[in-house]
Amino acid sequence: MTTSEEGAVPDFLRMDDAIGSDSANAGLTGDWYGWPSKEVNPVTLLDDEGRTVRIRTPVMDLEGLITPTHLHYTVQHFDVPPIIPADQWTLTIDGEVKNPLTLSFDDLRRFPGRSVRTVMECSGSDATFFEFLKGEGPRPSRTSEAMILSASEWTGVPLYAVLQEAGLTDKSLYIRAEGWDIGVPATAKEGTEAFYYDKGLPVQKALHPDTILAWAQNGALLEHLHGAPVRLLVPGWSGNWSVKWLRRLEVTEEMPDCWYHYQFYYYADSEDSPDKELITTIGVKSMVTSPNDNTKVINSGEQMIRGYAWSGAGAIDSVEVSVDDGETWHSAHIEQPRDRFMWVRWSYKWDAKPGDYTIMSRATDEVGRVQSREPRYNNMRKNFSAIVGYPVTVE
Ligand SMILES: Nc1nc2c(c(=O)[nH]1)N[C@H]1C(S)=C(S)[C@@H](COP(=O)(O)O)O[C@H]1N2
Ligand SMILES: [Mo]
Repeated sequence: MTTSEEGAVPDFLRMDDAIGSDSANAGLTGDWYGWPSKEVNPVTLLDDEGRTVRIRTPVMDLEGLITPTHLHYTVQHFDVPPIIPADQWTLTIDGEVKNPLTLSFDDLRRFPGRSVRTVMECSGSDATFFEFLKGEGPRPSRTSEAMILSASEWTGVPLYAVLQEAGLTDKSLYIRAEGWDIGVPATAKEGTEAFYYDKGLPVQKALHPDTILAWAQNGALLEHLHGAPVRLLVPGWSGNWSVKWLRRLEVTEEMPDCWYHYQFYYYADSEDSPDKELITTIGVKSMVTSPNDNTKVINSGEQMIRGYAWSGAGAIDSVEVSVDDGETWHSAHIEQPRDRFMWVRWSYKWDAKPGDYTIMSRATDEVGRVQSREPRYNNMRKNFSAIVGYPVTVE
């Protein structure tokens, strides 16, 4: 029996009638429930040649902890660089090291491996909530504005193992990681010369065993848009530290002057502030995924409120839920497993009575940071992690 033949599929198993075209599952395709073509489709942007270069993640439509690779968001500042086949790729490790190295893909894979499950969040995630909470913008919808927030299992080798091979000295304080993509940022001052995307990682974070050079994501070799053949992965820190399409690790004594340090990913009141602070660790954050902006009205009775919580600084200790706009809080159940850098799923069973409610969640991490209602405002609108309420009506 072939599934494509008309009539071979019993009516009750057909998808067509069951799925409305404007539902959250509008991207589902195929004749059978459970058939591999069943898909949630991401929001994508194409380049001039029709290739997908940006992917946004439909977080509200997903289940479980791992974002399927084709739905994992992508961000890069310059044009996507040409593909470098793994067997032509090399990584140079030089600068303040005892033995400069050039490693091939095969060389790298001879180091002891490591897999790390981590949430990855772009600094620009949820930025429109800054204006909304100031009363200066419309209420953003986390449903229609698919997110730059995802989670994956990454496999590679700890960066420290490679640095150890190159031999660090007491002057090895920063690791400048450089990618293969080159350009001039759109907001750079006149006369800025093209440069390879780079970030200067402090050695303490570089030596953390979960900071890895990754060649695989979710069980498969890296895809080009995620930085193939090898990328840096810096769990717990804002996505921009995880340099894709890695070509060089330059070890330095001074903090390198990378353009994306103090001209883009920083906290300050203004661009000429004398006290700019580099953005590193992501906040403590949670959000409600169900109900969400697709569900304005829900039925009375027992309802599950669900969501995710994560923190760049430590595991999540607790999540609380409020249905009365933050007046009273109830502790939510946190699902296992609780991986250090991964988000956790949480749920709260609510006995919903008719009325109007504002539902929100609040996370606390193991280092005692509590998610706040007041965002940390900054002129680049980076790293939004505040509490956001969802209005719902119970009938
Ligand atoms: N080489 C390179 N690496 C990069 C970037 C870039 O522009 N070039 N963007 C960074 C930013 S801002 C983010 S949020 C993450 C996104 O990684 P992903 O596309 O695999 O999700 O990559 C980071 N690594
Ligand atoms: Mo980012």
